[in-house]
Amino acid sequence: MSKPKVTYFDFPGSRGEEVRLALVLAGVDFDDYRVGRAEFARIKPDLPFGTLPTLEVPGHGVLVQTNAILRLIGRLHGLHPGDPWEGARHDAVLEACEDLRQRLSATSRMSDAAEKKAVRQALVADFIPRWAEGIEGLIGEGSFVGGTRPAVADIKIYMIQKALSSGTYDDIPPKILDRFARVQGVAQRIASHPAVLAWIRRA
Ligand SMILES: N[C@@H](CCC(=O)N[C@@H](CS)C(=O)NCC(=O)O)C(=O)O
Repeated sequence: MSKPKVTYFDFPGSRGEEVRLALVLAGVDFDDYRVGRAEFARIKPDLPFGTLPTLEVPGHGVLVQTNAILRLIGRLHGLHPGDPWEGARHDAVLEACEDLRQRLSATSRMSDAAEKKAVRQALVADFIPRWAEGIEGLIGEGSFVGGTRPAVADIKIYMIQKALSSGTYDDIPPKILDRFARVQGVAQRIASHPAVLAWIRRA
């Protein structure tokens, strides 16, 4: 193996796509390895936390935990601040996005339809607007979290915005983030970044 290998499901979203996009923005060629359910069941016992994505880097073994992977790629390629204080602001975005993702995925695992609806309605009424206000505060006045240049934190915002606006979650209005201009702005700038467009349009 001569290049980094990302292992994830064959799905253009969530944590695995964040790692792929970080490498895409970094301009790093990588092995985009996608597993189906049967293969995942086979490899799961050997994964450090039984989850994907993983990033395997020649000479460094298998790395796990999406935000740790994103920070590593970011630090190596100018997509995460070296300054500890700026880094902490970006880290807050990464962790807040995981907070929301975990809340959303927990609802997807609920088998009781009434409970699922009630929890999602509560997210819509309170958690998601608060989350978006917090993210807007962390973005500040710039085009991206870091001001003028994209960072892995912006990829994280983009991926959550994409998931929510796609209508994936019943009872969560796809327009829920529309009134948050900074979140929208960051998401649109990542979506229209030439490297991201080339990745999405690849053969
Ligand atoms: N904290 C972990 C969570 C990883 C995670 O839950 N990944 C999901 C896919 S996005 C997964 O592997 N799900 C299958 C399973 O848990 O069996 C991370 O950020 O990488």
